[in-house]
Amino acid sequence: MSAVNFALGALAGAAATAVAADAYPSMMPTLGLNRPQIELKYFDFAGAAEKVRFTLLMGGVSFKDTRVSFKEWAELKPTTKYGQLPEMYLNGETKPYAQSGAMLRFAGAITGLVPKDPIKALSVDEAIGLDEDLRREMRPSIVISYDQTIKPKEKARKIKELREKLVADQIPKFLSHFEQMLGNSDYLCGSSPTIADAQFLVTCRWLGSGVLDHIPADIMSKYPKITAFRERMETTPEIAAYLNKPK
Ligand SMILES: N[C@@H](CCC(=O)N[C@@H](CS)C(=O)NCC(=O)O)C(=O)O
Repeated sequence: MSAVNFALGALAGAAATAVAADAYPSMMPTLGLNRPQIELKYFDFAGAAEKVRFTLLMGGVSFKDTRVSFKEWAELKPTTKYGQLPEMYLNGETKPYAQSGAMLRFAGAITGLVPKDPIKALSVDEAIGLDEDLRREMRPSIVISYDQTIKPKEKARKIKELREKLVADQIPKFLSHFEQMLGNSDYLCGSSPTIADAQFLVTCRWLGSGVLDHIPADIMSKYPKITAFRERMETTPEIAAYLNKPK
């Protein structure tokens, strides 16, 4: 097991077993779906699964939030579909579904958090793409922190250099785009939440967590709309209950 495989997913996040209210939108029957039983299997941190968890929580869909320890992972890895998590299981079947982006869209479809209107859905995917671009910019400074071939002093210097550049250039560039996208709306794509908000909330919590050296925890404070957005999302009853659940 390589530490770098966790690097991009090792984001700040609450660990909790979430059981949301059992309220599916009316579109479920039109999709030909009975209420699926969902198990989402991932590590005990936010990482790639948190956007899916947030979406299911916001949509009031119950799911089994299985957390795998690093100790368990060595044994579990060879049994997984692609050697990675998250995996999703539906209706107690043994067949797993992989790829968090696919799970996000599935969760969005069953909760109504992906707009049915293709043009509105286009905007949602645009926001998701922008979030992914921001994360791509962060990647080199995360990956290097797990590189065992670089001497600690040189590594620390390189990480500082990369992160200071991110704080000066790329992060403000992307946050300004998101600030503008929010405009006078409560959410990234209008007056109601979507999967893009679930995904961007994870990024806001990560960047503002203070866990990344040289990225100040108050990096969002210059962006009042993003700050208000984060507050709005985190105080949504289902999300608040999840985030505040004692470990
Ligand atoms: N594209 C995949 C990436 C999944 C992924 O990178 N999973 C990492 C954790 S975030 C993992 O399972 N690492 C453990 C390993 O590779 O051994 C997704 O979005 O689901």
